[in-house]
Amino acid sequence: MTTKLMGQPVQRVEDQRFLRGQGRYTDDVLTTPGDDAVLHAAVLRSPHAHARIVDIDVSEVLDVEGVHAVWTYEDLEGLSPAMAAPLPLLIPHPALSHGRTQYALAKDEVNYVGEAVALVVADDRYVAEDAVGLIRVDYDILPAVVGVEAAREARHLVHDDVPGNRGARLVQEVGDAPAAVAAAPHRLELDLTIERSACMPLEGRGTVARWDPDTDRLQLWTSTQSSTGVRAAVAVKLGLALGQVDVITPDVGGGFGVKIVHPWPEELLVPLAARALGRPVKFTEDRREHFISSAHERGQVQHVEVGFDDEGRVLGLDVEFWHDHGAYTPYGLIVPIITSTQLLGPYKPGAYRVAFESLYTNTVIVTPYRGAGRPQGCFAMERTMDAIADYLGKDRTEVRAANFIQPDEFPYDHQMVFQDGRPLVYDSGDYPAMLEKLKALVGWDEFPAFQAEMAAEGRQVGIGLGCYVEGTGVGPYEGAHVHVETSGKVKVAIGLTTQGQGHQTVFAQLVADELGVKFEDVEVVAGDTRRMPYAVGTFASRAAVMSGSAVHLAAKRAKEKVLRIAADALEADEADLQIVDGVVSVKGAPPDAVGASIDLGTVSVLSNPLRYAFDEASKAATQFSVGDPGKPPVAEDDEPGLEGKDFYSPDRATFASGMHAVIVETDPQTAEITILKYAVVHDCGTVINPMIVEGQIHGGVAQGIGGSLYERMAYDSSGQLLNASFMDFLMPYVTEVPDGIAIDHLETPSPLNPLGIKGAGEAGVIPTAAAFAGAIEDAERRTRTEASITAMPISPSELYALRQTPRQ
Ligand code: MCN
Repeated sequence: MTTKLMGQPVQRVEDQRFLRGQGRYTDDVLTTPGDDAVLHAAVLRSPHAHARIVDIDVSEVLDVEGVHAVWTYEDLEGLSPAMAAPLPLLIPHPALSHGRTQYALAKDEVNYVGEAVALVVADDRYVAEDAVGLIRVDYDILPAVVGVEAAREARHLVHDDVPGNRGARLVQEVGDAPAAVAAAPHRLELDLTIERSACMPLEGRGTVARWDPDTDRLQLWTSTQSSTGVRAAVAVKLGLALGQVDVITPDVGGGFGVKIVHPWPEELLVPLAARALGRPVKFTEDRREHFISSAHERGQVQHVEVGFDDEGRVLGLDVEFWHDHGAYTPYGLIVPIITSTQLLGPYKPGAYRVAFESLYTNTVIVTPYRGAGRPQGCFAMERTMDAIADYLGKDRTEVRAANFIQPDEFPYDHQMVFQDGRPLVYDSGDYPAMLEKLKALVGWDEFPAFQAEMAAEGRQVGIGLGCYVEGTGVGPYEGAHVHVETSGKVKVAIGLTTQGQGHQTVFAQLVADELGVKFEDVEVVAGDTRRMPYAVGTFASRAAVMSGSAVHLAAKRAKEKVLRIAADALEADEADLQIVDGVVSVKGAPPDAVGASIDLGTVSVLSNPLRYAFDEASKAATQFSVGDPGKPPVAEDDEPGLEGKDFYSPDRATFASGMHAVIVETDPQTAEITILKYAVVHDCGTVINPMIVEGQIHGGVAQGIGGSLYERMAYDSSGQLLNASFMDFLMPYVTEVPDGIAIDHLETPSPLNPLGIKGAGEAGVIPTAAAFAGAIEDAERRTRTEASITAMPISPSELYALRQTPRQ
């Protein structure tokens, strides 16, 4: 008997393959040597953060044996006119008064170290790299603008025509926050900084293209979070119809935001080269390139003014922040808009004003990185809550609870516009219950006794927490196609791509439940435009909500058709049928009753008027058609084939939430920071697979630990990235992540989608820095009226230096 798989910790079907080294990534595509073997591309990148290109001399390269092409910007127009224009600006916004995107190859200036300047295509990567070294570029070096402060000072400009280096300024207001702050019984101000970091998937970017001159079609394999997005960009830029481009996304070794469709210059240059040269072409990014020529995020400086009453209730919250978006704005204002609309978390201040400036610097561009603007906003809000509590001498959880939106206030309308342009309305949640669960899970009330006990032994321990709300499952749509094959197995195609989230498992769970088939009989294919040409992509924790709903609806359609055909075949009423383990039967009939059941494979055979039978004796396939020639073998109005297809498009986003607490120990001598306990309570609505959700939270917390204690982009003042390798960029390994992250779930189903799901993929990373700052501060007993830890990440040496500063 099939049991419901929704909510079960079903083992991931993907893992056997991955663990045995059988994953097939973009670089594994087209590896066979031969006459038409794949050519390899290498890119010449700018060594300067800011310079004018005076001259490029490629003459030496052309003589190198094995080189097939060398291109600079000047060559692009001749290869495809649209390539002469800058790359697309993906999410324009009216406030983005000075949006700029880069060219696939730099036109007459470079604006960050790593910007693509020329492309070489050669027999192999070695020859291509050597040839890149022979290109001579004459640069006129200009002063570089690095960091928010330099951008605001604007002594130098990144783009001559962008005054003040300011790409945008946006103010959103609910009520009169400055007046509410001024009139409040108590006021505090905080300055808070989060440094730049980056996604760092283990597989970098990669693209392979093959042009078929017989059919005029392009086949592109690329490591992306949106195969349909890449297809659209490539079609436009190469002057092709959408239908001429197939994008296939093989296994993707992590994305975390950096592989959301840009498109990357290489994703255009590689297919362009494949078409021009009539040979397949491949580009695989190396780690140094990933550091200097993909994307970063997080860099933000924030100023908070808050007014509150004796209970700690926020009467006015006035926030101003400065976002470092790097040299170009391919994603418009998406990251700072997310900060500004998600900063409020589970709270309802009396009045709220948020203003931000998005600034140009001569550094790598920004793409949304897991959490996307929310860790910064959460840091601002949660540090503010801590500061209020300390000022009033109250428990840090008490002040938060005093500000929560209450369970009976949903749907809660913040009277603001969300990042997707829709109203910012929270659909469901229960923040007081969540806080109680967290306190129990981490042992909040018992902690003071433990802290005193430790102090008696000369040890410093501290506890901190962070709360957040996250808009997930944004539209506009996602689709699914469910096909019951004549074998009885079910093939499911979803349009978005998968980077390790376990989609093949969770969507198979949903189909097995809805269609009544065995889990192992369902196979899910993702990210192949040949199978599902219309889709959006995997980002913003949207797959479970969007594709999950679409898969559920498509399976429902397939099931309806199964029942129509089976009812006809069994001469029974549809309402009397059930599907269990892939067999349709009349409810209540004895299992062996003749004519009372039919398996899904046979139903699939019946769904197609044109059938073949295999004759064992003659070993031949015979075509035959069953039934009355005038009557379709499937029900009236039905198309042949046993398929269900549907799209899901929600009214607005659904709001997941979570609360984290961490206990740390800081060494009195060395200032080393050790994690003693990490606890998470999480609400992603109805959970499809708790094991996968917990895995997602673990991964997010690991990245959050990186952003709290280790990772930063160390630029010098000339715009050189000094730590562009894993030797110097400290990513937490398994040794830095605590073993048993304690997790508890709270399920407040979303009323906005059929299964009540909310997203979970970014949850772990959002409140981590806020929780660590509070915990370290508590361990150091530096609690005071204004938060003493104001910048993240914090290293032992920075904590040591902080100890030397006088307490207020
Ligand atoms: N899930 C569930 N029940 C829910 C919600 C989610 O079982 N109520 C499951 C989903 O079915 C899915 C996983 O949890 O298998 C994450 O779901 P979701 O929140 O919908 O997020 P997405 O699948 O859209 O993944 C995107 C999200 C983002 S935005 C980043 S960044 C990120 C992340 O996922 N990048 C990742 N997790 C990652 N995990 C890996 N291994 N690699 C990445 O690059």
